[in-house]
Amino acid sequence: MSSFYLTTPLYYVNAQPHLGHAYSTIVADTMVRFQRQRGHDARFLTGTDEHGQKIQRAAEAAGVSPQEFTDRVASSFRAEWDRLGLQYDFFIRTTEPRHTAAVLDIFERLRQNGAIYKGSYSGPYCVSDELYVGEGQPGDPCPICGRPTELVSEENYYFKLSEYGPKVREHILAHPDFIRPETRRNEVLAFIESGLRDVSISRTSIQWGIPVPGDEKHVLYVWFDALIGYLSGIGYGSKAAVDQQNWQKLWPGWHLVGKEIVRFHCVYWPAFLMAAGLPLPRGIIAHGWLLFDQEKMSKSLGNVLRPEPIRKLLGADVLRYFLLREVSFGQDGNFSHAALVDRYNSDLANGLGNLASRTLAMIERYRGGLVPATAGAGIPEDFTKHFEDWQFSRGLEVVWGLIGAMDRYIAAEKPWDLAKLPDPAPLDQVLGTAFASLRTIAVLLSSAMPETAAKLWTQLGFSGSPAIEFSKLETGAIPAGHRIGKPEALFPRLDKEKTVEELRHLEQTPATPAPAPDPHISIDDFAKVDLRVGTVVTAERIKGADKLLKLTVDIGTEIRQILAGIALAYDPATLPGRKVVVVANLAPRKLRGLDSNGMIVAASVGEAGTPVLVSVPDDTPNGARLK
Ligand code: ME8
Repeated sequence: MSSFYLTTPLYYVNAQPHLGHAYSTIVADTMVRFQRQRGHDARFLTGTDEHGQKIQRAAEAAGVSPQEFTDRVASSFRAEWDRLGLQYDFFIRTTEPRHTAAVLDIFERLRQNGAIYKGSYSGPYCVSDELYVGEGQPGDPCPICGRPTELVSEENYYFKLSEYGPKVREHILAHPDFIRPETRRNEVLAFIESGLRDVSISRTSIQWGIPVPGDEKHVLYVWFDALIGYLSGIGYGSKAAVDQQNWQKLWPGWHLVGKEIVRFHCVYWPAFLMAAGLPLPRGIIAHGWLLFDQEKMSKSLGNVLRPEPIRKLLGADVLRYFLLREVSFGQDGNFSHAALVDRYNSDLANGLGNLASRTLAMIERYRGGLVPATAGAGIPEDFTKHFEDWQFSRGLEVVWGLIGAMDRYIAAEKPWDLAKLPDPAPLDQVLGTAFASLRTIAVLLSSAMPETAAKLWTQLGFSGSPAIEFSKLETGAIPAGHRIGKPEALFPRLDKEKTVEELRHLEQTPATPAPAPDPHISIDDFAKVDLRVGTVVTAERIKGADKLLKLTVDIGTEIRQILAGIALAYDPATLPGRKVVVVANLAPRKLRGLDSNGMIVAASVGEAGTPVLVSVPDDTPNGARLK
């Protein structure tokens, strides 16, 4: 059995999961389920991209630490995919230690292979896309998102993209299927041919990231970090034999990506892998954007819709069907509630649901629920071809073609008249054919609409799952005496206006009602903060960190090492012997590779936030609690 490993991008946790994210995850889930039916050992990775300035700022805006913030949003992504029944095999968060291990391993390989050097950059930078913009002035629009760029000046580690770019180009030319669709392939080739500069893969302006070993004031560029998630999530970087085997079995895999991140996946990523001496991906498949009111659905535009209201009211499969059918894969597609309900009524209620219920009702009425013996209907080749080709809409058209053909067949054969004939054969023929088609339809739909396929399967009287391998179905005749299950409406017709209204209403209702903001905290909340008096014992500067001082502080019970951001305001020589107030129960953390175990309390003064140490009289004993 050959393996098929597919990834979605790792979603930025600056936004809650929305329909645009659901689209790519649903596509991946469908493809993986389909590949299993093709007989492959198919696996699916998704995850969250949690480092970088964008996330750091989002956490600041939410008033929580980046770790707390990313924990919260990453779990809401997982929960969303779980509710939608999306069966990922691997979920990687870029803040996990196993990911750091993989990133450092690859960084080291690149360093050893001479693909990395130190250089400096001063110029425009887009925070939103975490992108250095080579040309132009700070303030110019970002070439990707159009937001104004900011000035950054930094000394950085550079990756020799100029050296690897031409090799990536050769690979693309030698592998016509490496980038799909064709338009994206041409775009990437043109980008490489325009001449590639080396890219910076570290930042000093950001703290929230993986520090460069031995040079901790640098953190690794978020894209360098995140792309490696495709490997760390399947075991790369782990010493355990089972992990090693796992990634070696699955890699190289396929990447499904949105069209705006093609460059990172088709140029940078293959170049990093080449320089690290690792195999390149099998291919990169780019999809278009899901639009709402003809604009890309995105947090920054404020036009995002959540998957939850649709799932709650209509079920996950209705959303899956709509997205896979309505969007012509590779192109942008528009979402609207009205179009969703229209498709539901025409294709699901009147189409599939109606064919199933009338066929089963006739088998019940005319044959007491026993299916006449019939040859199995095979898998239409063009369905397989379209799904293999990521053309889900066309594949589903094949299924709905079959549904339409069956409807016409039943209308032409008039089983209700055949039932009056003394010879049972003509009616058996019609009922058997319609039944066999429904069985094939359940098998075909089990990747795109797994819940519906399973329900239909049960109604047809089968046990187990319809997600069977295609090769096993083709010979499957249905023997006489097979009894159908209990028919139930799969898709009751909807009142369009009412449903659209209800969906919009649900969209306005927040997922979890936000608690009413109360500016007060309770005394218990305050008591959680363990504030202690202490005396500074030693104070020194930290090499390479302008703002930080390394202090040791006697807090009565012990002497703590604490890093404090007060170096610009205080000369370390003046600090020993000085009384300070310490947050003693702050979770320990590492700054610039050094442990910090607590926090010194200071007033923050003026626009620049100059720190002014809080003082207590000199005779206050160390360890005294402030309450
Ligand atoms: O790009 N329609 O994360 P991201 C279709 N962290 N797809 C959409 C969409 C929409 N309206 N909005 C977003 C990142 N997406 C990086 C990836 S991978 C190592 C790092 C898709 O959360 C988008 O095209 O901004 C992209 O493929 C994915 O969601 C993640 O976007």
